[in-house]
Amino acid sequence: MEKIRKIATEEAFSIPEVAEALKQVVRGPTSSLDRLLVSQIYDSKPGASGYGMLNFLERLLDVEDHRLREMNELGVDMHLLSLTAPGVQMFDADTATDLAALANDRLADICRRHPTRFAGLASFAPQSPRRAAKEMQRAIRSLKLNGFILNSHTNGEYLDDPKYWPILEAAEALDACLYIHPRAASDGLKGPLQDYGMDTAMWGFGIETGTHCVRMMTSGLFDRFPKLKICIGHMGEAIPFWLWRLNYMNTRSQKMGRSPRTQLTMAEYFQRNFFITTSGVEDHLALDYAIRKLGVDHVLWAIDYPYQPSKPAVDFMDTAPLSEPDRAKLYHLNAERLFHIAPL
Ligand code: 1WB
Ligand code: MN
Repeated sequence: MEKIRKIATEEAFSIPEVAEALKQVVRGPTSSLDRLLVSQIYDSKPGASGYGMLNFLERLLDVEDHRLREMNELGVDMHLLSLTAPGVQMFDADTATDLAALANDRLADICRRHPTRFAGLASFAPQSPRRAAKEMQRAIRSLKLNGFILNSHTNGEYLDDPKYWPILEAAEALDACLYIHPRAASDGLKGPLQDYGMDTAMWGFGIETGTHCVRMMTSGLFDRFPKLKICIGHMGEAIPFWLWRLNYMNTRSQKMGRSPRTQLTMAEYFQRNFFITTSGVEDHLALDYAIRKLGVDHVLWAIDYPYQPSKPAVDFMDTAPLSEPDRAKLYHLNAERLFHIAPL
């Protein structure tokens, strides 16, 4: 079998300055549900239980050493890197703006050193939408990064809020995809998600991010930004499975005057404006469903490094019951097109 290029599209990294700022922010006063995991990842004592046990921080801060060796061992050609959740979204606007620019500079350096091994999604500070739009332009035009990362809500607010239109305008005008990655649920949503470890990847992340996307679709935002491209991980944060009911009930709700009128249906927006990745969902049945629901051009492969192990993610895609042309779409062709990654 000919070797197939493998581009993993939701791969996390960090830089020491952001790691330090996260440690400080969770030592201070914050009601954010992210505090639980952030303090365990960035501020845990040796021997403590919880996320500290998994040594994520060490692997987030490493790109060119252990990570690259593991990529070589497994035949993973490229990581599309993004500053890990919650990104800069827990910081004040000035700190967030500065740290996003710093992270983008470092990311661009890595991509320049290894142009076939790393590509990158740029960060920006939604706390200051106009400065964010400027940084987004710099990230694409000067730094040649490949798209954007946003970690769901910012201070409890979502992208349907018109204050964020400069960000959406910039993404659309630059033809750069915006990856909406999870973080813990906003204060308004967090209530019953705080117990039993439900705050993170087990459940809360998907509820938060799925809700974010449904707000965007039902608000009618995609009539204003019809060419905006959104990517979400985790096999679509459960939206593909909900899509029929979302579509049916939104149509009814529009007729009742409870939802804004939209030019297209929710299913049409999801199938037109959204792309999903397989990050952290290694289930062939879910993959088959997602492909049939969205079309094979809208599904991309991801590992979710370092939060998920790489080998099972590769095995999952190698053994997926797909035609070889479709496997190539998931493994690299869709990523090359969506994120403007040069074909080999
Ligand atoms: C986990 C996953 C934790 C992600 C994270 O903390 C992030 C987890 C920032 O596996 O619990 C992620 O990026 O998918
Ligand atoms: Mn992730």
